[in-house]
Amino acid sequence: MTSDDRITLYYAPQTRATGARVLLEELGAPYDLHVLNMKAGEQRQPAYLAINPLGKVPAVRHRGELVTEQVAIFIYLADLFPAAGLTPALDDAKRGPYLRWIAYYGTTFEPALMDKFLQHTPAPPTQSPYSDYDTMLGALEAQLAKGPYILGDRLTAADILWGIALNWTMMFGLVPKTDVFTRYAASITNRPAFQRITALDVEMAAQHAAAAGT
Ligand SMILES: N[C@@H](CCC(=O)N[C@@H](CS)C(=O)NCC(=O)O)C(=O)O
Repeated sequence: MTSDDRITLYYAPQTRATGARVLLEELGAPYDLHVLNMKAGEQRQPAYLAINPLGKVPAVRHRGELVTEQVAIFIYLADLFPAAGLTPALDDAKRGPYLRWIAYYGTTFEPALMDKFLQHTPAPPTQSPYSDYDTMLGALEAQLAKGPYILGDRLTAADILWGIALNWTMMFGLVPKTDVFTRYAASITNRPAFQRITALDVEMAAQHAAAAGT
């Protein structure tokens, strides 16, 4: 194995990068962390902007290439380790719905969430990428209600993405704590990988705060 074959995850605790790390753990993938202290602003210093000009995590370097954007990272990593069983194969009928719900997260849920969080006046449904907030969330909830996972009986990387996202968005009061969302998020946050990384994140975040003097 050359050093290019190692997966490097650009990381900061308690961010969107946490989900990518949980996924790596669920996949049993070997990886190295490149940790950024966001409390000290390291993500916006030239060294990291040369890697990801947006100054955002997660980002993954593998085989000399960079992958950014959570949804791309989730698809990429789960496909790299098919034996872990977290991705439907290209010829699996569930591949389409799998991609649909992963893309829905990035192109539909997140824009809606940010409008809500920042109290922006939403665009009219015909111009907004997500129709309207309640319709967007209702479609997601209807899908999850079929359960136990987003594709039914089978756990996939899409559930790691959604379970963690719904956990923090419910915590911030952006998504209502309905039975469906609560049960679903718990099915991911009760898993050992999430528990392990969450505990490590608490320690790392405290170290970062101390180092940054915040
Ligand atoms: N479009 C990106 C968004 C990533 C993102 O917003 N990351 C936040 C952490 S949760 C970040 O790196 N913020 C640091 C900053 O902008 O200074 C993705 O989907 O991965």
